[in-house]
Amino acid sequence: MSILFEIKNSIAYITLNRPEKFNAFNRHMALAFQEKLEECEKNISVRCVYITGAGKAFSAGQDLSEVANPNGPGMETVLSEQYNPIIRKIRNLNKPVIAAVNGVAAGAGANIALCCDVVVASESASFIQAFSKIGLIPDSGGTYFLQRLVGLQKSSALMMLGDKISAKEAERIGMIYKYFPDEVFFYESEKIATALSQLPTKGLAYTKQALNKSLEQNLEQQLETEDSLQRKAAATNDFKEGVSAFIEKRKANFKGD
Ligand code: LHQ
Repeated sequence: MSILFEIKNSIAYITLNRPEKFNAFNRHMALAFQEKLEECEKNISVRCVYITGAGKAFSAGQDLSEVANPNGPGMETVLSEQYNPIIRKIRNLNKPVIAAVNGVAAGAGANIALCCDVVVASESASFIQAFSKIGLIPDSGGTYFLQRLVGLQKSSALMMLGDKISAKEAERIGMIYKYFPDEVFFYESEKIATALSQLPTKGLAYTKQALNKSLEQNLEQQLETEDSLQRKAAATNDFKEGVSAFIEKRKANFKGD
């Protein structure tokens, strides 16, 4: 199975699983990944999605042997049917999505990670905008997110030169949230997933919606968006629980509703 899927303690673990190919995406894996993202959206027991890779890599992006195969699925629809739906599904998923980048993330593999809500990496992981080296442009939202994360200058240079950058450097320039030593990477990344899964899920979904909107709106429009989403957040049971727990000086027990 090219995608492994498990739900445990309200966290859905999605593992890209073609380790011998550095978890490069073939069509089958891209479509299976989409299905699992849809399942995460629908299943109310899921309150956080944790994406990682099996083996040494996170993902090396598109499987280039499939591109080179004349009997392969063809490249005309690779973005419209494989990668663009993945990026849309992650950005529109009403739950926090953490990318736990366990090893190299290249091409579409890097940009899928960078569109997630929280991106953490193991110290030995790296990021490569590999596209320029094979004559392509960065896709999977890369030209949208990377510039917003690190600025025009850094993103143009990284995209044009295709430099490999370390997890430590990625953290330094604000491309990712944090990196952790390899030995504690799973423990630390799962701790973040657990924290996210116990927070007010609807409030986090509205936060994500507001952040999505802010990428395309001016301040006046954004204040309106905050107003309408804050009303929704204030109508949740988790808001009531959060305020009660504060007043009663106890730990809140959020149910995600
Ligand atoms: C791979 C791959 C791979 C197949 C490692 N494919 N086997 C959109 C629109 C249309 C078309 C194309 O694509 C896209 C989206 C994209 O993502 S384009 C960008 C595609 N990705 C790349 O160009 C990255 C290619 N890979 C690499 O540059 C290196 O493999 C990296 C830097 C990821 C890792 O380097 P190393 O640590 O030196 O490992 P390696 O190169 O030895 O790879 C390990 C194995 O994985 C190896 O297999 P082998 O049987 O020889 O041990 C590679 O062939 C295989 N592999 N990437 N993308």
